[in-house]
Amino acid sequence: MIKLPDLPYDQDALSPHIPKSLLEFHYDKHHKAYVDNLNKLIKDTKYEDKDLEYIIAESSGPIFNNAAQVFNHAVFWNSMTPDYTDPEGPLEAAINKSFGSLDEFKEKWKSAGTQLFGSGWIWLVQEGVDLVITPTKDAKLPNEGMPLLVMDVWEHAYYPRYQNRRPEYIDAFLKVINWKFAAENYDE
Ligand code: MN3
Repeated sequence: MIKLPDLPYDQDALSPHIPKSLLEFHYDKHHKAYVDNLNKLIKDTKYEDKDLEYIIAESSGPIFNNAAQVFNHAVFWNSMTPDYTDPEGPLEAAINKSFGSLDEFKEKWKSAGTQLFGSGWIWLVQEGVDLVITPTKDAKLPNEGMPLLVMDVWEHAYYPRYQNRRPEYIDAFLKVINWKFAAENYDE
């Protein structure tokens, strides 16, 4: 039985960038639906008592899609914070080395998010000493490296608030991006 993880903040905590109406809908409806679907799909299968990481690694098709979406959304909630602060220390140095500056990172992130066609995710990934921006389609996770944070660019992530203006949603995400979470995942 896979559980819906708690949101790490109140549903209105990211307002006005990610308003409560958007977060509520995204978490209570979409994320919960992936959890419910997954539990139905794994009932009476070899995955029933396994943890999410195992299911993602070993499954395919609808079970993989729902399991990966459960995982990706949990990372996504943690990739945002009501208490934005710029990256510091080793993570800041890695951003400057890999992207030139924080502003250049933001431009590249926005460009990657805008250019991803259809539904998917934009990941900040550590590959060795480098940071890279990796887009993935649908429910997929990056094939290599350590994900530091992720942004949901499925239409359901922004349409109710931003309609077709995905770049505006990405600007909003960048105002609440959780660099402390990324730093926790970053291996110096
Ligand atoms: Mn979503």
